[in-house]
Amino acid sequence: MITRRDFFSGAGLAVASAAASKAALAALPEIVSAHTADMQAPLEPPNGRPYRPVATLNGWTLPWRMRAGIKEFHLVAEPVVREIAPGMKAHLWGYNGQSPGPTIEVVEGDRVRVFVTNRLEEATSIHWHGQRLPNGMDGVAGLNQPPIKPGQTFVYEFTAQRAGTFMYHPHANETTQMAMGMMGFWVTHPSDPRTMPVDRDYVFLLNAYDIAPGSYTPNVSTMLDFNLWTFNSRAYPGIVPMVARRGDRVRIRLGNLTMTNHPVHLHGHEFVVAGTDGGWIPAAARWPEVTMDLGVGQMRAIEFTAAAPGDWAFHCHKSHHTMNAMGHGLPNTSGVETRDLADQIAALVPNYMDMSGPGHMNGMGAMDDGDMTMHMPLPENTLPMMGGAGPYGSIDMGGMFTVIKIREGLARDDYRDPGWYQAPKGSVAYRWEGALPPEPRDGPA
Ligand SMILES: [Cu+2]
Repeated sequence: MITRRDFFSGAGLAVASAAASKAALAALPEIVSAHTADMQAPLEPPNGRPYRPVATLNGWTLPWRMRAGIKEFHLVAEPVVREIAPGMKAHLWGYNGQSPGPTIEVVEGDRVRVFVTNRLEEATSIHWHGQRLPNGMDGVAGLNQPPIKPGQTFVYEFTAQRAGTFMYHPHANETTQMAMGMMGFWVTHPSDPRTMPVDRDYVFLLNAYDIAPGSYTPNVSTMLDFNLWTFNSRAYPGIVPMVARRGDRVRIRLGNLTMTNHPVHLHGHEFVVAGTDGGWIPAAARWPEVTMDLGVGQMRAIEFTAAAPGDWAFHCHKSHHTMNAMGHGLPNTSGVETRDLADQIAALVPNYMDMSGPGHMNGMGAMDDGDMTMHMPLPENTLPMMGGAGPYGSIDMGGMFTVIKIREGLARDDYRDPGWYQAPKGSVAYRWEGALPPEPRDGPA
């Protein structure tokens, strides 16, 4: 993780050198790019009206410049290399060096001007999902504006009228462009920073890719059977934990730009659904959940009090969405004696490993020895189906999974990974040492 000092010293970011004519660039805000998937510290607003900034999971907030009272941002649509998790990189399209693009944060009532430069080899546009704005600023290419052709820069300008949770994405060839990773988060903070304060405000998008093992570019014609289910274009164990001090009020804002719904589940705590794409929900109308289904194209803000110290799982509850690069449509060989078949396949396929049957490693978690190193070789540029290293062994999870780490006494702005939870003695599930129950019967069931 990068500290705020590093953030402002530019450790994670790079400002494009003004190799091009200074005069030509004079009217445009400088281009700020990120060259890492590490999470950057929340960006305290250096000017404009005050607010408590959000923390973008494995992401960052785009700096702006104030010009005659208008907040000016510069987004660059371009090819990027995104590390999905250590061991795998994807060739995606994104904004300002990464996918997703940087989070944009403004304040209710702000006049906002966004310059969008297209460095792709095809036309694009940006739609500002959920915003109240003039029709000509809504970004549907062909309907509201001409497409932004390669090399062109367009200007969007509107007033952020409503506080809330938003996202941006192309509305030109969007099936391809969103499958390639073009999307970003937008937060409009309330004009009064005392409104609904929280201690930690995390934001991220849910996205999905179909990248065959050994390749780098997503298959953009895939409709449902994706093999990488990601939070902000990162798959577990590449997703940073969400850290909170015990007693903190925590908000998590999520947007779903995949092709299916995601029932997002928090362990050990109840949360309330506090906001939707349409705005904040009045306190009396918020409802409690431990799993919230996030539909396609929807955004939700959930809130809870970090009451219990520990390492609490937070994940999509579709079990295939907490797996990396897996095949589907396979027969179930659990309980089948496959040794003879395995020998025949091994004669044809070098390094083939049978994963079922007695005498073999059972379960896919056994494929990972706990440090991302497989017992069998992986193809180039892919991830094990599951397998983060945990304090008690391999964690049989991948994809849309991360950990909320709640600790006593953290500093207010400390987002660093505190390591694994040290459970008090006597508070962890333990092995029974007494007499075991009788075997139910001899032989296989
Ligand atoms: Cu899911």
